[in-house]
Amino acid sequence: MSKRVSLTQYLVEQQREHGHIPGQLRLLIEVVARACKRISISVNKGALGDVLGSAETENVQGEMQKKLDIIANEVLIEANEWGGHLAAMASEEMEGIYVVPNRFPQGEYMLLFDPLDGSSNIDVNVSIGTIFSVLKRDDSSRPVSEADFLQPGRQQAAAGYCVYGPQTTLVLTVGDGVAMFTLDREQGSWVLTQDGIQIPEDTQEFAANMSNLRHWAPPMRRYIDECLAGTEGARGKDFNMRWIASMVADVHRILTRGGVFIYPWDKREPQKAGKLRLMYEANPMGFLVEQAGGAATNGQQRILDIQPDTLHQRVSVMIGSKNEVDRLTRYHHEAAQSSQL
Ligand code: P6P
Repeated sequence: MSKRVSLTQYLVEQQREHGHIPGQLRLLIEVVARACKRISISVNKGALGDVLGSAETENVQGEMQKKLDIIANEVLIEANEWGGHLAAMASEEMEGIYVVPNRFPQGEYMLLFDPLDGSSNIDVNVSIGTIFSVLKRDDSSRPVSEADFLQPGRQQAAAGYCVYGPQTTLVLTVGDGVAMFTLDREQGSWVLTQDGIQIPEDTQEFAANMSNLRHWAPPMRRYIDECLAGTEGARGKDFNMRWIASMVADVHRILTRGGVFIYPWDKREPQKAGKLRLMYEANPMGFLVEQAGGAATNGQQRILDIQPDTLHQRVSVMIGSKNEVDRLTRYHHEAAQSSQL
C-alpha cells in the first residue's frame, strides 16, 4: 500500500515547499477539518440521532432551518472561536458576523461558511456538505467588522468543502492547486487521496434545475436548448444532465470528472441576482474550480472579481469546465450587446 499522507503532513509539506501556509492558517484548516469530522458523525446518525427534520426556525435568508443546519453551525463556531487564529466568522445561518469573544485571543483570519449546504437533501439521505472560505484581515488595528469581510473572492487565502456522501471527502485549496482527502473512519484521520486535481476543459454533462427553464434569460435558454438538441444541433454532440440539488455534490462531481453547474438569474424574483450566495458558496467554489483549471462567472464577469456589497448577497453562478463556462459567458455578452443595439 502506498504511503499514506495525512492532512497535517500535506499542510506542513506545502508550507515547507511553497511557504504560503503560515501557522495560523494551518491551524485554521486543521480545526475546520476536525469540525467537519464531527459534523459527519452527526449527519451519519440519521434517524438514529435526534438530527433529522426541521428545527422550526428560520435563518436570515427566510428559509426553514433543519436541525442539522444549526448543529453544523454550532460545531464550526465552537471549534474555531478559541484557537487564536480567527478574528471573526460569518455563516449562512447567522445574520451578522460572529466576533471572537474577548476571552479568546483574536487572529488575522476570517472564516465564512455554509455549514450544511443542500440541507433539503438531509431527510432523504442524499449527499450534503460544508463549504468554507478563508479571508485575511486587511487592518488589524481596529475592531473587526462586517466591512472587513467584503473582499472579492480572488483575495481568499484558502477555500474548501467537505461532502458527506458514500465517502466523507474534504477538498481544499490554499492557492496552489486542489487536493482531496478521504476520511478514514477507523483511524479518524484525513488521508490524501488525490492531489493536483484538474477539470477537463470540455464536457458533455450539465447540471441545472430544468424546472426553471421558462424563467431563464435568453442566453441561458440558448445554451440549454443547444445542449438538448444534441448531435443534430449546433453543438454536434449529445449531453447528459445531472441535478443533485446540493451544490457541494454537483461541484464535487465536476471536480472529479468535469461538467458545468449553472444556477442563473431568473425572472421569478428579478431583483435577486440569483439564488446562491457569493461569499460562502460561489467564491469558495470558484476558487477551487479555477485552481483545478476550470472557470466561474456570473454570466458577465469572473465571480472572484465581484466586489461584494453585503455579506449575504446572491449571485448567478456558471461554474466548471472552462470551455463550457466561456461559451455560456460569451452568449450572455452577445445578448447584452444585442439588447443595447
Ligand atoms: P433548487 C441548496 O439549497 C442550494 O443552495 C444548493 O446547494 C443547490 O445547488 C441549490 O440550492 C438547489 O436549488 O432550487 O434546485 O432546490
